[in-house]
Amino acid sequence: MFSRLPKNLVQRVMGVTGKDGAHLPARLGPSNVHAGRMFAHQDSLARLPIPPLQQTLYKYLMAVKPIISPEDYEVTKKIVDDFGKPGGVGQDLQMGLINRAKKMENWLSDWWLKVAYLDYRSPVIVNVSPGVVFPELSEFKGREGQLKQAATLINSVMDFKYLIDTQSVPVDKMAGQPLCMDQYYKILASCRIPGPKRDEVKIFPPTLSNAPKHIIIAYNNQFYSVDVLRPDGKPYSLNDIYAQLKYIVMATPVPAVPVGILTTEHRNTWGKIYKKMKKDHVNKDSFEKIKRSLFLVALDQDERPGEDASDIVMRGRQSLYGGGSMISSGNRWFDKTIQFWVGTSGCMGLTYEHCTAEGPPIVAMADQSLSKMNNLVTDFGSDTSNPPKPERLDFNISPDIVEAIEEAKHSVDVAHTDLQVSLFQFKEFGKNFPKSQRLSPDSFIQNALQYTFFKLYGYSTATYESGSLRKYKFGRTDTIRSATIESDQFVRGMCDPTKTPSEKVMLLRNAIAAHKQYTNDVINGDGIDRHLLGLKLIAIENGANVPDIFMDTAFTSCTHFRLSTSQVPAKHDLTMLFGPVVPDGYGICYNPQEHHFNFSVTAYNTSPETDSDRFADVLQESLMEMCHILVTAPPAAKL
Ligand code: COA
Ligand code: HC5
Repeated sequence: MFSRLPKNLVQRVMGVTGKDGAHLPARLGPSNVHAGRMFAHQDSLARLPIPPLQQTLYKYLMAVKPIISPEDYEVTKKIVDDFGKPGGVGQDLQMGLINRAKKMENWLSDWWLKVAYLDYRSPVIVNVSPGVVFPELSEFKGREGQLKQAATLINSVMDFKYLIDTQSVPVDKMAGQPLCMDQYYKILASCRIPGPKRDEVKIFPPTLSNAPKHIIIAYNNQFYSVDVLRPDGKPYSLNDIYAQLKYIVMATPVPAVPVGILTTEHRNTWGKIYKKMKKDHVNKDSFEKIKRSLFLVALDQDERPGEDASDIVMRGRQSLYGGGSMISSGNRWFDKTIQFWVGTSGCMGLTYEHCTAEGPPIVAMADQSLSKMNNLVTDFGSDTSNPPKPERLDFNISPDIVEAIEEAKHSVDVAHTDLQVSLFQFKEFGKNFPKSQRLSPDSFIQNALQYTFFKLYGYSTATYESGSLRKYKFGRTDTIRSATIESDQFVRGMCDPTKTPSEKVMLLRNAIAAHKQYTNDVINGDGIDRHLLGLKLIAIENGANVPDIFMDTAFTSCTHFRLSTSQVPAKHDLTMLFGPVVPDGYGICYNPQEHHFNFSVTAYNTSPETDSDRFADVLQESLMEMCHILVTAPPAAKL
């Protein structure tokens, strides 16, 4: 049944040996699925290329030009020329990288997992794990509504798991080309494990003979293991799941000690505590259950006196970090890849730990769940197969752990106070408008972000946009550097009263074309950031000095991304958010729909430089101004 499953990958990345023969629930009829097609292209996906060294160095100079001074540029140019010259250190490193690529299916993916995620020591909340706010489903209100909503959600995620297990998820495509589907195998039954110096990730694939059959329910800070698959591999009914959830709520009248809040800690801190706690077998067993579970669903109490639970910012905060220690940050296990939360107000969302996958597979799961929930089943029937009672997960907590929990609560609340969150829907137009102008909507939005930043600060800044490398086997992302020479000319032109509307339109179209070109380069493996990272890492691996090009202030400036941005399209009206990556930066995520855009902007209050509400306001003005000049400017005179 799993003959097409990329076992070598499962074994290599997961560190576990998969066995065929797991029982699959026969719930969707064969007409609904295309069994086996998910990996039809997997073996023919191209390998991630290594761009020519001179090409990357040239593009690097072009990328730093708009964001550093002309004097600094001259210094950098000399350093870059030295690095790339015949016999220069760059040539050796390039050879090293080419040799590495010959031996591996993807020369970057293992490095990337470590450098971007497992070695990164800041807390996963805000810094790493994105949040997703779901549209409100007003049918599900109050405790009963919450439990029905959660049961339906669980049921529909299990449908998605079935698609994954039967390799039936429709193949994702970009510009008609199939993308690597490997990440879908890593989002369920996976968990990040903290370490005192470096984290690990564990994945329990459906091919294991003892593949997980349970999920975790969090309620009142207490975790329960709930079986969602019967011993024969078939799913428990909606009615069974609903009954399990009711049992949990009844059995947990008062909040438990919020052990889960420890997962919000700095990774070294949590890693040390975890190691210590694991010595106790009760703790170890509970950790094990959480680690192996398919996913987690947190039943939150989101209605509070004097507050509007449906307020989008509140839901954003709840999705990103649980909303604070007084709200739901203790009702979470942030190491778990997928954590949904369901409130009593009809609101819901999810947080996901990023190391195993990019946004699109998570959003595909969310989209599927919402489609099912929109076809609401209110009568859950009386069908029951008497599932085992939910198993309460206990922890033995020594006084120093109690202290650590108090410290973690404090840190979360500091993070809460420090984070400014602005979420809004731009309703004036959506993708339809740029398309009608024969412009790429994504490049249009990215240039609106450039224009906004320039209006606020008077210069262009290093900008990160996620560009997919999933055209390549096991590909993750590279950086689309949206601050280009052309975008800089555009934003300056827009602010120049001597420029005519037609000239501004020309600059805008030029900037959009440059962004689209950069995007195409990135998705075709000709980006510069991952290549430069590879050259740096190969130098480090060889025990060589870190080359000057990486010690130069221009490198620091161009990797200090004051704008960290990402487009994550979804079928439903989801709003996604993440934190800034530098103290004086903005985190900006958007979900473009045909007639509107959902945006999030985050910033830190501790930075006197940034203000997410102000950025959000100016961004809306920028979009309108750009639309206005495109619609009203007379066509430029032909030369
Ligand atoms: N004229 C008319 N229509 C155009 C156009 C033009 N010049 N250029 C693009 N369009 C259309 C496209 O055909 C597409 O149509 P659709 O809505 O029917 O699908 C739509 O506009 C969107 O295209 P565009 O805005 O150019 O963006 P994209 O879909 O090519 O996406 C990226 C661009 C960078 C977001 C994408 O390449 C990518 O890498 N995505 C992954 C990002 C990611 O992984 N994020 C999460 C990280 S965790
Ligand atoms: C559900 C929204 C997910 C968006 C997450 C995202 O874009 O993550 C980026 C991953 C990458 O490798 O580019 C990182 N970023 C948040 C810093 C942009």
